[in-house]
Amino acid sequence: MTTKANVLEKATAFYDHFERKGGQDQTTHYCPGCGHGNVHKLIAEALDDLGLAERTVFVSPVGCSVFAYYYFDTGNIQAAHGRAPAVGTGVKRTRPHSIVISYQGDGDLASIGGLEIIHAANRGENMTVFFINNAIYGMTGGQMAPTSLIGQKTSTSPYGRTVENEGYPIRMCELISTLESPVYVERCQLADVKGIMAARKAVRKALQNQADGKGFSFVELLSPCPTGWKMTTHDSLQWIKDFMIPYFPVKVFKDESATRNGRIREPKEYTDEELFKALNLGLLGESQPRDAEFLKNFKTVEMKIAGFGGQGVLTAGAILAAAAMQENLEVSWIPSYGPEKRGGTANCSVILSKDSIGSPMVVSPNVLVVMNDPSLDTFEDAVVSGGLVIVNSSIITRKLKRTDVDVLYIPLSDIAADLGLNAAANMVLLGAYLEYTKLFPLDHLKKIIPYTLKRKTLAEANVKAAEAGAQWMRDNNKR
Ligand SMILES: Cc1ncc(C[n+]2csc(CCOP(=O)(O)OP(=O)(O)O)c2C)c(N)n1
Ligand code: SF4
Repeated sequence: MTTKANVLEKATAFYDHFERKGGQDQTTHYCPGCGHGNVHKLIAEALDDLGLAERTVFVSPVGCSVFAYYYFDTGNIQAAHGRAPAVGTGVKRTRPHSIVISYQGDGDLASIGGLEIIHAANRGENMTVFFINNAIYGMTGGQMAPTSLIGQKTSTSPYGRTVENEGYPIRMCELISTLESPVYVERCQLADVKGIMAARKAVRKALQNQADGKGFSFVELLSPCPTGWKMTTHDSLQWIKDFMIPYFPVKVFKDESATRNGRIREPKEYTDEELFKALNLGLLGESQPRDAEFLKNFKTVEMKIAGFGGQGVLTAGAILAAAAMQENLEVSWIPSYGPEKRGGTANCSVILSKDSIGSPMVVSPNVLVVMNDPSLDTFEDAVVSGGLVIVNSSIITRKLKRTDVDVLYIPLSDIAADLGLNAAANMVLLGAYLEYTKLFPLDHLKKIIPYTLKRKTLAEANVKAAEAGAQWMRDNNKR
């Protein structure tokens, strides 16, 4: 008689080798006895068995599981601390048929990301959250987490957590299950085989719910951290049973999986017409498609325009972006201003590109416009070598320290004032900039200006200011 061997194989949702710095590609980076490894295994096996790995996007958090992307042969994104549910929301909304896993520790989910998770749950995002509650910040060396127990000694509660000083440990399942939207909320434990088998079921249900379009599923796993707790593996498992489970009851808090109708929310596709109408751009049909030659030579503009509130730096950026959009360029514009209501500092980042723009932030501009002294002081060093700096010499009296950039000193405010348009230095700037760079004809900008100003009566004056800027450039910058 022959008996069939029971061969246990690594789930195919794991990579064959976990290639990372320092070798050891057969093992994980987790400490011996850590619960993360168990949960990874439960997830990978579930993805295999449910046939979901190919369309899964695993969002790793900040914490010990920051490197989850070394292990899962799925789509992977590493989110900023606490932001996995927001990143997951973005993925899910744009790729509704993907399976999004937000995998988070208790520091990540219940502390810095406390509101992210509540709102993702409240919106009923069709995603699955695995919440690894090990009652401590493991990665950073054992600081107190929102879930650390009363009396628990951590590096930031060396005498033990007290209610008076740190409040009660937060029970996330209890909080989240008060919300209407979540479909399934369960807490499991990883302290013994029975608990792990229950967790296995919960992991599967939470993923299946998502595949069926049933909404937000949340599985908390009470998980050992022998290193952070300074215990043996054996004692850690006992500690979960003796101390964690009494405070964090292991149970199903909410389960509407059987009664909810599944629904995959497809993103709404807007026609250009609808978009332009909704954004009040009013420009449809007036775009100026640029020829292949222009696009071939076009170098991405990463511009920072900075000054004080009231100088129109944000408006200048928005108008330039709107005009460039009409040239069929990809554009982004993002404002940044201080807390002051009026007169504080303000700047905006503008990107003009022939390709899709990844991030709208401009950290190292290749064009910097500075309208006042503090802006020059703040951003001068950030400009890339060989970049262009435009200085409003009506206000800024000093010269640039940098010698590796091109600089134009233009009396923007004076030119505007000479026209009786004190507030239009920003338009003078745009006119001068277009004349200098020949990015596109001034006439195109002039067409846009009336659309972009709230007070249409000012359109003519602003057009004049732009013309004056261009004229100044022709008169003063004979290249
Ligand atoms: C914005 C930000 N703040 C703080 C940190 C430092 N930091 C890294 S991991 C971590 C806590 C992680 O704890 P937890 O979420 O419980 O995960 P664990 O390591 O226990 O799995 C902190 C505070 C960071 N990386 N980013
Ligand atoms: S510190 Fe804790 S959570 Fe981090 S890998 Fe080690 S045991 Fe796991």
